[in-house]
Amino acid sequence: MARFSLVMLLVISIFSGCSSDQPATPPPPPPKPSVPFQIVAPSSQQSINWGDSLFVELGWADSIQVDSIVGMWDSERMGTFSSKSFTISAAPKEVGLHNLIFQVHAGDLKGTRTLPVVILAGSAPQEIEWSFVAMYPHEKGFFTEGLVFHEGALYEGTGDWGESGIFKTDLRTGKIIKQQQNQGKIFGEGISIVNGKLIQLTYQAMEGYVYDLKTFNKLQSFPYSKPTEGWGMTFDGTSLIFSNGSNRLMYMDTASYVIQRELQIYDHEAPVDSLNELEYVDGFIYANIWMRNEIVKIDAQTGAVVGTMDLTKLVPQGLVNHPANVLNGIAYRPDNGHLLITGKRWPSLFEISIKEPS
Ligand SMILES: [Ca+2]
Repeated sequence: MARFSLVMLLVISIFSGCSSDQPATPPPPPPKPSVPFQIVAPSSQQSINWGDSLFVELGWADSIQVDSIVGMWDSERMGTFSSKSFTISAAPKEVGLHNLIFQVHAGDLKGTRTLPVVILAGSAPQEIEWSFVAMYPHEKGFFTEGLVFHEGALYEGTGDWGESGIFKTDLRTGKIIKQQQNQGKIFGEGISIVNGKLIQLTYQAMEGYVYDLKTFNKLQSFPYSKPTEGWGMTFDGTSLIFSNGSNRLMYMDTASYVIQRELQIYDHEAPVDSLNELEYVDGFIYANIWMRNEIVKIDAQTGAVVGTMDLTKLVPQGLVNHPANVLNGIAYRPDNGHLLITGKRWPSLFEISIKEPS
């Protein structure tokens, strides 16, 4: 027992000796005092139209000698200011919810304040005039979710449970040339064609599929890189762009299928929600608004809605105000510049010509 006690004593003394030899962890340095100030104007969540002048007023104690003020939209520097009040141009690269950030420098001290503001489109969308060109038969069983015209053929992605698939059809006759049905509990959504492959989104399965365009054989599945539904899709020549029923468009890499950024869509008054089937044409994205006979034209650089088209005249008889079988399907014909338009379970598909505002 005496020996055990001696051993224990040695062990304790060794450990206590070790701990006493350890350099003490230095206490954290006191936080560097920051410059106290507040943003008096604008107010939080204030909405302003893109390009308008925005009055800014900052407040700080008279005893503080401020050297400079740096203003930023999110991480992008907008300019340097020297007084408590000034005006800036509400012109970040894109419309939508942004962080307006000011850094106040006084000596070697700095203070930072962040204010969320909403940048709306700079002007109201223009009414886009269009004219009827032709009507073609459309398989009325197709619950249209994706529509693409590629090298003379029409490609369509269909949805609804148990009825989803991808189809290649003859535009003039509506006849199915090739098809691939989705297996299991899959609700198909938007489609795009990229480099000999057809990509198909799913509504809630959180995955997409890649098919060989010629054979329709499935080449791979990919998981969505963030939790979201999939709705409409298009391809701008660089990225896949898809909607999810909100006012945001996801930009997805064509090799990794990783979602790399989001574009917020606003008109001059509010966010534009329920974006559905999409079609990219020359710097603009045409988007069906779910449950409305309206297609909006979005500036793909800024996210601003610049035009709107009322297509009520195309809605087939019997489907006016239908709760499900709504307008949804836009495909661009690069050979003549026309748009092909259809809807869910519509018996017809229409070719229209749009008149660009002068
Ligand atoms: Ca389309």
